[in-house]
Order: sequence, then C-alpha cells, then structure tokens
Amino acid sequence: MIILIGLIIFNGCTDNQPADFHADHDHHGTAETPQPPQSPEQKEVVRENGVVIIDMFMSGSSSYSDPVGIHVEPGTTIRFVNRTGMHSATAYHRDNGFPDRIPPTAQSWDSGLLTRRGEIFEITLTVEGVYDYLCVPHEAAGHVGRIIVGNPEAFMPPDESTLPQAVRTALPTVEAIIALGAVWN
Ligand SMILES: [Cu+2]
Repeated sequence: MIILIGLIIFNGCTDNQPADFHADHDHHGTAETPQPPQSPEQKEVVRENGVVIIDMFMSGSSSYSDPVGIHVEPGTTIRFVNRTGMHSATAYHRDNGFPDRIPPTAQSWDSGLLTRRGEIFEITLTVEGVYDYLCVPHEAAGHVGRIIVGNPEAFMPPDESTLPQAVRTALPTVEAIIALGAVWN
C-alpha cells in the first residue's frame, strides 16, 4: 500500500514537470541520435551526368515538384521523375491548351501522364529565359514549376493575374530562384 501511494505521487510529480524539463530531456535524446532537420537551404540539386533531376510527389492532398524552381545553364537536360502519385510535366503553352509562359522560340513539351513510380520524362532546354510548367491533373492544387535557363531577362512570363491562385502562390519568384539556385518545397 505504501509503494502504491508512492507511485501515485511520483506519477503526479512527473506529469507536473515544467515544460522546460521536457524540452531539456528531448534535447539530450536528440543529441545522442543526431538527425538534423533538413531545411530547404540544405537540399542540393541532384545531377546525374549533367542531367538535372526534378522529383514529383503526391503526399496526402499536396502534389508538388522538388525543386519547384531551378536555374540552369542553356543546353541543360531536365529529367522529371515521378516519385509518388501520377503527374505530368507540361509547358504552359498554347500547344497544350494553356497560356504561353515559355520563351516564344522554345519548343513546348508535354510528358503526358506519368503513372508508374520512377517513370521519367526528359527535356533539353537551350533557349534562354523563364519557363513555367504545370502538372495537368494538379494545376488547381498548385502543382507547377519554374525553370530559368541562363539569363531570365531573355524572356519573362507575362502577368500572373490570369493564373489560378494556387499557381500564383506556388510559383517561386525569378529573384528567389536566381538568388538561391533552386527553390524547394
Ligand atoms: Cu502533380
């Protein structure tokens, strides 16, 4: 009976520990098994033999490309990789039934729907300027991306006011992409 009372009191004390006790305890636990949180700045663009990888994900209700914005040299090949879900990589271009948002002399592209995990689509971008693309099934959810080839001043996409709000929110600014090299979700 004495032991039982002791346990009840002990438990009561434990539950009433101030918040900073728990924080300190957690801190020590983390230090023993270091797993630094990956902030966007720590991610690095993956290149395979010069080919730049853009991964496409479906996670819960969110669908996105990572990186969502990237700056590359003219002549760079981009490989879109379907990691989870189903996506397309489709240029904002009249050929695809969307407003033109790639350099006028550049060739438009449309991967069609990538349904299998690991399925890829590649494009090589030679014309300088800013390219916007979308994922057809997820445009309304803001699954879009922006690729800057060389000098962005060579072509800047027109005003974004006609685009869905989710798209305007998701598209990183040209300034951010140039400053960071890549913008991540
Ligand atoms: Cu998508």
